[in-house]
Amino acid sequence: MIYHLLYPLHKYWIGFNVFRYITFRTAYAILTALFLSLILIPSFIQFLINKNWIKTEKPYEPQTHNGKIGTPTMGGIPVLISVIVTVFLWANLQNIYIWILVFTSIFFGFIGFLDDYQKIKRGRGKGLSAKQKFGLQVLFSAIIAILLIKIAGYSTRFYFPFLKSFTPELGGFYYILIILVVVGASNAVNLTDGLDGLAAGPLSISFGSYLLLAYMAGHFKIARYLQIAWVPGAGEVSVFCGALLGACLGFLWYNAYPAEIFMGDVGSLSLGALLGAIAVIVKQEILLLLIGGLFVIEALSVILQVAYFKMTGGKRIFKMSPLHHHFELKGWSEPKIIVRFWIIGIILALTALSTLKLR
Ligand code: 57M
Repeated sequence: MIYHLLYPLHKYWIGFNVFRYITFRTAYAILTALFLSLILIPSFIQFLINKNWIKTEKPYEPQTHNGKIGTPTMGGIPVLISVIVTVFLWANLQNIYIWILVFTSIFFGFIGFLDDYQKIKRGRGKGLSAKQKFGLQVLFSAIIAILLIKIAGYSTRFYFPFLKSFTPELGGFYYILIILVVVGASNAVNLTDGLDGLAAGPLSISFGSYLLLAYMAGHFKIARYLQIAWVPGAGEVSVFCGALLGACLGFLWYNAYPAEIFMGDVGSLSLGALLGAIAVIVKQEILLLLIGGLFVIEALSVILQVAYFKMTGGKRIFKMSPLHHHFELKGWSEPKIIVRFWIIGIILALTALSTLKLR
């Protein structure tokens, strides 16, 4: 809104020209979302406690989690509100990618809310069935794929890191790729969100990384110099990434150990899907495996554990999956696991960004 209201005034005073710059609006998107989440969450915590929308006892959980019973969940709601209000304030609302990301937030936030609400009403962690959740995720990501390819004119050429000129035309297969990336990222973040700040920290690192990648993908000269895909209009996604970064940091202020609030599936599913959708829009899907490497490792630990468990009739690779529970059962303290995972997340993100010049 601010962009549309104030930028046109540059005809009367050159100072308003500043609202044209994505860098300026991204910086203020970070600060606005941070401020909004910091002031919204405390009163939301009180609202959740009054509604009794809190963590209930769950079967088969490390003992250390018993002390968490009663912690309010669904903190993803004020996070999404902060993001969307910030985007409406600072983004160019004529940019189709902004609207596709707003729809992604609402679609996957809706799935997460349904799951969280069911868990609260039924107790003992019984939310939507895996089939219901997966079915809705595939449906909504298919809609996102259609909006991207059919409405936004998104190119279905696939780009690989390091390879300069090998950009195969995937055609209709890109729909499947988009669904895989969005649904995969959504579930990987959901699985990771099992310790205080364990999802919000790496999400902040990931959105910060994609803030830079979106700016570069949308900037013709930079994209050509780095030989990455030039995606006209992708630069505006930096503003959305800034809002996500600010809101996640504001949430982390209260979700840091010992957490006063959990984000809930309404947060983890939507933020994960947004990470996947942003990676698709800026054509850096493979780099997501590195930037979101922590989420990949956590999801892989579950896949390997379940597969091995079934193949061997009950044996386990890890003491418990996802991986963070394995370290809990090894006796690592929760803060130690969290901070070490953050450090790994930062290393992975820096490694990913360093590949941009290795061409
Ligand atoms: C998402 N949810 C947390 C909170 C958060 C197939 C199987 C791998 C599925 C998986 C599963 O159920 N995952 C659900 C993880 C839960 O967090 C809530 O859920 C939201 C995110 N989705 O926002 O609302 C608990 O995590 C703790 N927590 C914190 N701080 C936070 O900031 O301490 C969360 C956020 C919260 C709280 O205790 O209640 C969760 O862990 O359920 N299942 C699992 O992950 C289970 N693993 C498992 O069964 N492993 C098996 C194999 C055979 C699959 C094994 O390894 O033997 C774990 N889930 C539970 N307990 N509940 C095991 C331990």
